[in-house]
Amino acid sequence: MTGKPESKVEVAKRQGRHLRGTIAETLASDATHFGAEDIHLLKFHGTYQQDSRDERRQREAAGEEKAYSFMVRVAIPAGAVTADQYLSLEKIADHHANGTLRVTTRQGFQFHGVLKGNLKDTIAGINQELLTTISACGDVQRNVMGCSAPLADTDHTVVREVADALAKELRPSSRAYHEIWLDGEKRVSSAEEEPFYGERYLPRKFKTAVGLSVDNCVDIYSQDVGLLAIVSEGRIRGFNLLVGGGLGMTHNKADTTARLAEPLGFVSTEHGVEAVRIVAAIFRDHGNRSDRRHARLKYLLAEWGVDRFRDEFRERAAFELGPAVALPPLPFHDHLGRHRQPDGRFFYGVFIQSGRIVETVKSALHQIITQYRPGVHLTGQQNLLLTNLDADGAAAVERILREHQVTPPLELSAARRFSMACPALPTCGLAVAESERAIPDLLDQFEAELSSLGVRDVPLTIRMTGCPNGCARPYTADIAFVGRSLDLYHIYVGGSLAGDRLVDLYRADVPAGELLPAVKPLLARWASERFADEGLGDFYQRIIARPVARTAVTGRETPTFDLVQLQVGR
Ligand code: SRM
Ligand code: SF4
Repeated sequence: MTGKPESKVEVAKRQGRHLRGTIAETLASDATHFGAEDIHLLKFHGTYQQDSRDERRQREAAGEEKAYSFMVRVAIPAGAVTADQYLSLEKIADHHANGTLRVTTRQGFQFHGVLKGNLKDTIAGINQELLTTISACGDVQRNVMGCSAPLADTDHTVVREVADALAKELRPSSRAYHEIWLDGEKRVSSAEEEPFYGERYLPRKFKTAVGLSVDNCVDIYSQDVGLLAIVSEGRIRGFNLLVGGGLGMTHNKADTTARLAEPLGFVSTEHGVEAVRIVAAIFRDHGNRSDRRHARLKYLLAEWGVDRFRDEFRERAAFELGPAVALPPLPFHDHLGRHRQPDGRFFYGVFIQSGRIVETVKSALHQIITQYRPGVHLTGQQNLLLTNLDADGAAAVERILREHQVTPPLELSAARRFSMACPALPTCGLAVAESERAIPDLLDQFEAELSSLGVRDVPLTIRMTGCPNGCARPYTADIAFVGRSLDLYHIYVGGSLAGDRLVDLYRADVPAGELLPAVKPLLARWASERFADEGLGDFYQRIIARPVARTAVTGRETPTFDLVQLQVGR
């Protein structure tokens, strides 16, 4: 509560009659697009109105309206779908969207290029497959992440169950979704429609994940709330409850920052879902509703401090919040290639460049999934795992990938294998620079350089985004390229595979063509001076960043220096 007037989005939510607005009317009309208020509400239904950024100028000059289309996002707790569901989504992409499916950094699927006339059929089609787009976007709990790999050493079913339970617990209950997209019976809106969220929902998006102390593939420290399962002897003993992470920031606004989540305490497995619900309720009641730049939970944590937040939590909880379990840096696995499942069968992780399922990888996946009917699990690194394969099926996956000219993941350079990029241009309305379309060339350049330095296969995370919002989680990577304006990027370095350290600004305003040259000296020093198994981010922190203070967040070392001293090699 700030005492300042509520933001425009708050007004739209309050007046929207629990997510209805005039969406149904506009949908039924000839209009090519929706009006401002409905655009805010549409997000809660899982869709964004976009326009082709490539065509904007030309259309404007010709006096034509923008080329409107819609992005539709499917929320899939812990990223698991069946073969049938995958094949149906593929069909929807072909019939109603631009023919691609995109695995998101939060284990969802996105469609791009859906025209307004196809929007209802797209969303209804997704629901027919028992999947949903509700709360994939908007000021609610977003897709719940969870490790999706059926590995032998951990009870992964618990992760799936908790992710599913969390998704159900905090899903909006307004009937508007059914009325608009599924032709459900119309109801007069009433306050009881949203017993948890109320008429204004949350102050901002709210991101949650169920992680594992043996594998941080969900980047748990970047979440608003993380349930970090403490695994010992293959069993989950309860959760460290982490709060207040978030990566989005705005260039030149020093009061917007990326922040890592910090431990609030330990909760038993049975209280995990309720613990997240309590944090969401504190956010609902105390988050900033006037300035959306400061509306994320991380700013409330920064303002209150963790002790006050813990007191508030304890007041609301009917169960014990114990002290958080001290943990070493979390291991990280991308789960690519072939692995044995606990039941003796296999899963195979396929690399998807920037998550975009298109062309050769799309046809290879279509053949594999049609023929072998595996489970399909999406990862938080924009990749896809094919599960429940017998030995023949696992071997066939690799053969079919090759037949379609798709390089099996373990033959890729580490830089490519661990890379991520957000969609940016031409669909994202907030992009100021290229990302998904630029990263393939950039990776080619990096591969050549890293090969010549003899470190082609050493794990290295390179992430790229078209603006500072952080959709490909650049601020926990070894190296990140973050769009500043067209063809200009900030370069950040110094994160880690464990995801428990934020990057530092390394070079500002570097032209697109000079990104590799700008980090070449650092790569060369890393290649020749690093300890065995030392990642680039770790090396940078040890050798180049100034020494250092221990953080309360992770117990690991993070630098405390100003930017000027970071202009390495300038
Ligand atoms: Fe994101 C906004 C894409 C994960 C931080 N994000 C957007 C929008 C919807 C642009 C918009 O508001 O108009 C992008 C749609 C582009 C397009 O054309 O599809 C977009 N975000 C994505 C996806 C698809 C990137 C990807 O490469 O997969 C990810 C969808 C995940 C999902 O399935 O739900 C995606 N976004 C993230 C993440 C990473 C994460 O959650 O693990 C972050 C950083 C973590 C965080 O939230 O702090 C992220 N997206 C943002 C922000 C900044 C939020 C902030 O509080 O500062 C925005 C802008 C906003 O909300 O105003 C944003
Ligand atoms: Fe768009 Fe920026 Fe997110 Fe990239 S990081 S998808 S450019 S909002």
